[in-house]
Parts: sequence; C-alpha cells; structure tokens
Amino acid sequence: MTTQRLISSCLLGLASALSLGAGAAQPAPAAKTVQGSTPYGERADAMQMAADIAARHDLPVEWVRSTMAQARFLPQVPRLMTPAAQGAAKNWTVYRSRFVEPVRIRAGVRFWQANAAALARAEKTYGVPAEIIVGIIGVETIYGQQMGNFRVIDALATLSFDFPAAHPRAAARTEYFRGELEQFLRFTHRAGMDPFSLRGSYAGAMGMGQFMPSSWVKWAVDFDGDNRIDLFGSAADAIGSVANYFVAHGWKPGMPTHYPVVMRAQGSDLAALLAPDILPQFTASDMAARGVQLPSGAAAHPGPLALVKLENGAEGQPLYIAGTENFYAITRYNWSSYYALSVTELGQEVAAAMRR
Ligand SMILES: [Ca+2]
Repeated sequence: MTTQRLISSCLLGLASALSLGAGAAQPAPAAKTVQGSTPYGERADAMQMAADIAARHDLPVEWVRSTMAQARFLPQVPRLMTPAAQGAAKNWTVYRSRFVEPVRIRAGVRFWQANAAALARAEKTYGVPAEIIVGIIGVETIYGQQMGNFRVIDALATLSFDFPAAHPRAAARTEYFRGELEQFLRFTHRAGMDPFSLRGSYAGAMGMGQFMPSSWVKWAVDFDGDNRIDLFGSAADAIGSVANYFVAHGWKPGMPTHYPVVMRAQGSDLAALLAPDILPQFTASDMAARGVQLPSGAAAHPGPLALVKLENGAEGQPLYIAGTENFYAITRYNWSSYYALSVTELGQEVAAAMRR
C-alpha cells in the first residue's frame, strides 16, 4: 500500500532546506562520516537490529545479518522523502487529471476483462465492489505496469538507518520503517522468497496494490488457490488482498463512498463541519441544519458523514462532498481525500467504459 504518498504528504510545506542532505548544515565536515559510506554490515545499529529481529522471530541470525549486510544505501531515497515541490497548493482538478485519464481507463478495462471472475468473486466474498478494487490497483500501479524498481531491502534499510534527520518526525518514521524491515525479513524467510529479488517503491511498497510488508503479513491473501501469495504476478491475489484490506479497515458492503452536496454552509457552521476533517461524525440532518444539502437518497443514510473539502488551487472554487464511512475506509489505504476520490472516480470511469 501506498505509504509513499502518505509520507510525502506529511512533508507539505516543509522548507526546501531539507533537500540539502544530512550533512549540509554542518560546518567543517572533515572527519564526519558521509551518509551511506559505511556498509550496513559494518554498522553497529544495523547489526544489533539484525540480532534483535532474529531473536524475536526465531530466524537464523547469520541469515538476517548477511541479508542486512547486503542491503545497499540508496542516496535518492532520503531525497524522495523530502520533496520540496510538495509545497504547492492542493488542487483537486490537477490531482484527478493524473489518475483519471484515458490511458489508465483503457488499462483498467483490459484489467477488468482479464480478471472479471476474480473481481466478481472478491465482490461476493468481501463485499467490496469490483470498481473500487479496479480504482485502487489503477491509481497505485496502472494495473501492475509501475510497481517500483527499488530493491525493497535497499529502500527499507536506507529508511531504517539513514532517514533524513531534518524531518520533523524522523524518530517516528525511523521506527516505522524498522518495523517494516523486520516484517519484510520475517515474511520473505518464512515464505522462502529471495529478499533481494523483490522490488517496489522507494518506501518499500510492493506489488500491484503496493502493500507495505506489514500489510502483506496481515492482509494479503492467496486468492487464486495456488497456496502462495504473489502480489506481483497474480492479479487474483492482488484483487483478493485489496478487498481483504478494506474489510479489515471497516468497509461496509452496499454503502456508497460519498454524496454530492449543495453548499450553503458558512461561518461557524462551515468551521464546525470541517473540524473533524475526513472522520465521519454528522448525520444527514446535522448537515442540512448547517446548510449542506444532500441528495434526497442520502436522507436515509444509515451512518455518519464527513464534509470533505477538496481545494482547487489558490484561485479555483473548492469541491465539497459528503464522505461516508466507506470514503474514510479508502483513506486507510492512503491518508488523503484526494487519493480516495481519485480511486472512486477512476473505478467509475472504468466501469462506464466497460458498459460502452
Ligand atoms: Ca496465489
């Protein structure tokens, strides 16, 4: 899954100073170790962690040590964690155009046609509509065309031991990636997979649905019945795993993701409605009382709703929608309302193209 955008979104507004590199602010770097110059096999922190991982999961310590020792520092990965360009104003129209576009829609139609049986079975088994699964795999990797070219072991080792120190949440992020590295070593060993053969995003997300290692361990499923989980080569496994992820994150079968709204809310009403952000906390009648008109079908909506605001740059009018608990569930895949609406709209467009 797409922790990479989650991570970069944490960096919104950060000064471009972060991209100068870890040693840039330090005077007299003469005797200072250059980041990445010491192999992980010679670093005490990495080798201590290898011993800890081996002990915690009953793995052969020599295997863990030698695997981590063969991981390579990737200088571009810390840079990708601090993209200066992310400071630009949020713009739904621009964001949408990157994902809901003809090439991806045509690829989605081919993917749906090739995997219709697995998508229908996932819908029946998990209650997650085919078009949502198609939307996710399309936004993540254009249906497996762009799954990432970094060796996962290299990306995770770099983020675990050389996370940019200038990042405001460097300690928490380092802990997170060390946990992912631990899960990666654990599951590749258990599954008899070669840890050096797996490639993914610069954050270590893998396969058609871009699952992080901990997500692979917890939620990936064998959905084609060959007794192994392959999120790279088996579209059925990727489809079942995405659906299972949604079930684990509160997907409610039969519930729409969102409703269009007519906005009249202003002032303190608008501020109150936006305060919980994407967390659904209002009934349809709460919203109506504060000036947000929902379609007639939404009056009987059974759960809470969130007023979701999507900016259209500094100049454009923002878009408002009423997000349901299922909209929120999509944001558990990637913590962004722009992401969630793109997934939904790409899925709808592919479904519409299938009917033509
Ligand atoms: Ca399988």
